[in-house]
Amino acid sequence: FQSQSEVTLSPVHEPVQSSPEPLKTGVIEENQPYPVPEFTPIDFVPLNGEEEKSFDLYKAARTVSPEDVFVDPKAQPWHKFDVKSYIDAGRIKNKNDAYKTAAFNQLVSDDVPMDREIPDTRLGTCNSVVWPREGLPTTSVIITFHNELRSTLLRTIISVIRRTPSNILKEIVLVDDASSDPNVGRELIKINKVKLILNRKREGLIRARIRAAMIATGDTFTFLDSHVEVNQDWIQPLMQRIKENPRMVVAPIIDVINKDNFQYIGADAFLTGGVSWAMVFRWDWLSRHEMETMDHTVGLKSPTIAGGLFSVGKAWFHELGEYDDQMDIWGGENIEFSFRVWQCGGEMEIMPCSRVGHVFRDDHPYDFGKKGSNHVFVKNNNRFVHTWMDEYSTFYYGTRPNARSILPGDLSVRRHFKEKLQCKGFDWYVKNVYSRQHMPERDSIAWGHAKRGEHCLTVFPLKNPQPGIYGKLGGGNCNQGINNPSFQDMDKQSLVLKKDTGLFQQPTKVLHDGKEVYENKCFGSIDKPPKDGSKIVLADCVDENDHQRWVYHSVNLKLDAYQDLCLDAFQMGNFRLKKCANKDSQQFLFEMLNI
Ligand code: LR7
Ligand code: MN
Repeated sequence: FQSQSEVTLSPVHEPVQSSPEPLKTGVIEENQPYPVPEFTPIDFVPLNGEEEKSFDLYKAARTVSPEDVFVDPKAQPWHKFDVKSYIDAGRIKNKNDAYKTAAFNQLVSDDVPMDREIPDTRLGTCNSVVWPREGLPTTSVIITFHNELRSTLLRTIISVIRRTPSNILKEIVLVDDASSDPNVGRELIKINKVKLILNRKREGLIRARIRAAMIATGDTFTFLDSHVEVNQDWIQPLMQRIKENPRMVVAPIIDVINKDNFQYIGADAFLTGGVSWAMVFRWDWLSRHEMETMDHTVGLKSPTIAGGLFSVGKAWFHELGEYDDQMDIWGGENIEFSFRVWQCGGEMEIMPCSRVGHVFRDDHPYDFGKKGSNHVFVKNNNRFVHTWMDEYSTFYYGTRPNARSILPGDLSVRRHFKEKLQCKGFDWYVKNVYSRQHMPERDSIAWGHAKRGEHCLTVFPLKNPQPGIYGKLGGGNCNQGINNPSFQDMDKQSLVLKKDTGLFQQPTKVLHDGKEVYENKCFGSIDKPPKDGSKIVLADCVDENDHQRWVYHSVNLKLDAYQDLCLDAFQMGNFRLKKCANKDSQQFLFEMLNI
């Protein structure tokens, strides 16, 4: 037990809270002393009180007391684990509580076998390739959880043990993030290779993962959510890619486990990770050409990752500074990590031959603290927007004007890593990594889609086409605006209002010498001069443009030279100029404002 003291990196900063049933001290495996994490504090000279506090938090988040780590020297192979007692201890009596703990169907989950077979969802030549089991890096699978169902958690662990070659699977590090029943995690150390860190106080998944990384010993770390099932040969493509390039961060394709009936469904393979200007993760479709030429056995460059399921080299993860320990509970760390990896000299790929199913749900079944979930997401996002996005933060705040009211807090530790690794700027990232992203125009007042009630301003074709006129303006169901992955093809709703010229425009596909190109066309009154009742059409922009020059007055769109005429949602597919009045049909809200 002498080795215990070496585990504590520095004094534990937080008092250990007493729980009603005090848990025993962690057990150290005989013959295998508890590993001392390779932790070198960053070279950091605090300048003021805030920075000093940040550095203390940085250290505290990376300090794991041996009292909080549990392993069982008498652990057994998984098939000796008493599954029935483990699951029965958590069964619900009342059917109405099926979704209460986890927001997915516990009644079904508890009866789905822990070692069930799932369909092999890989495409292309993935299942005819012989994936080598030797000569690959080892991995520590890291799973953090807060009030996870016993059955989904155990199925995750058993699927990992069954479908990962044992020479690659170094260990499974669980982090119980202060779940209300500590036995859910505690009982699992009876299974070989499972270690448990107990968070005595809720840290959120981001700090929970940092803690796991401090004690994990594999050559690589593989993070998983606590409700997944890994598929056939899932780990080899990931490990092989990291072996080829130690700065590569790799993710599987994330299949879907239905939250109601637990069916396992293959997900689309033709997607890469993206992000909206609101900094919400999204999937972007590949182009038709990319789909047709795709080789599933090769990594697919991905600007971002979903966050829950990925592998990264241990050394690279530490060199990068793990995660931002001042991000709470949930959200944003995946986008932050993606920007950091790319901007600081790494790469990210999805390996389509690696498949892992995840139970998707609609809500978070857990608590976000007194300020609520929105405050937590926005603060987490603001932290990385300020660290990584440079002047592109305008686009974020344009989409999320309210985000300005929440301060990101001290960022000195994160900026330290940015300097130390000599990371590139966001401009480089958007041009070289995420060229698929749509760029709002900078010299504009407003852009994106414009909403009128439930509907969005939309261009419709004319019944009788006229030369130089490309459509009329009306209202239609909203697509996702700027955040739509295939924005270029669905541009019937993407609008720009120019700052100086007052032109209200849309990029429109036109034929030029037989080639399709985008040109800005202008909205204006069909009548010259405009009058009450004039139709609004999309036409070539002209110099004599009294009928095309607009101003945006609070929520009204008016013609600059005719201040008593306002755009009016006259009929659904047929907007007109009408006398300005304080009514709903004249109020338009843009997706982004340049404020
Ligand atoms: O306080 C908490 N402590 C935790 O340990 C809250 C959550 N958690 C655990 C939780 O038990 C789960 O295992 O953290 C994991 C993720 O939380 P979920 O499953 O409630 O959320 P999610 O599936 O929406 O999470 C996605 O986004 C998160 C943003 O912070 C993380 O990056 C998750 O890892 C990520 N999950 C995936 O990417 C899975 C695929 C989803 C897609 C696309
Ligand atoms: Mn999840």
